[in-house]
Amino acid sequence: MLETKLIDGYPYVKYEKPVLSDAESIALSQSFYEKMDTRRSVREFSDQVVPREVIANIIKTASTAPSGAHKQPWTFCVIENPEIKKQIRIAAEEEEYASYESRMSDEWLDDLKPLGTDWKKPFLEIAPYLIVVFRRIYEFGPEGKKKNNYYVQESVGLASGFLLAAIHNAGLVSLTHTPSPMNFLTKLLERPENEKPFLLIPVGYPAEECWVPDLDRKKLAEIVKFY
Ligand code: IYR
Repeated sequence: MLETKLIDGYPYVKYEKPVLSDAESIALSQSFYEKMDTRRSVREFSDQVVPREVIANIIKTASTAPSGAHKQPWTFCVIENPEIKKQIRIAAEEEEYASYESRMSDEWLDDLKPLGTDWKKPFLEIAPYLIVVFRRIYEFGPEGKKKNNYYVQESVGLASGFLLAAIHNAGLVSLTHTPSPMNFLTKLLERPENEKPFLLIPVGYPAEECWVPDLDRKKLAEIVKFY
């Protein structure tokens, strides 16, 4: 049983965690890094089914992320219905076509060339699941009064990071897809006005033959300054 008490009238539980040796800590941090370093954004998916329980677990993991005032300002919509996936693909491709053909700068298109992206998004129908992460900008309090959430962008970004890590940990792959603008998702999924689409994430297994760009990650010295 967890020890509990009131502090300033609010309930607290005792936080107890075994202290690891330096060696254990080094080994765990190294192996977690090595595992995460094998994560790649994938655009070629298999249509192989994934147990729904895995999807439930990865979303529960995402929802362990910290959030402003613990408001947990996120909704995860999971789409497995082929007809809805098709509608999402068609709507996303329509926006992406306009982006690639006229909205994105030449510099931007050049930067994307090594990634081989274009307006076509067949993976939105092939992947067994699409997870659409929504940020909840406010909640409806008593009598429908709007109550703003705090640091929504940061909170939902953190939860999405946890989600991607959980997907990877479960042996699945994903893509952080950002069709722009994304308001077609609000309409298609009939989301309320307090929710705004944040990311569209196909989830599944990689295609039997799957290629990803040969990218390097920045070295530690390039990304860290110790003081
Ligand atoms: N949203 C478009 C374009 C795109 C933009 C960036 I920045 C990327 O890293 C990848 C793609 C698309 O999804 O194709």
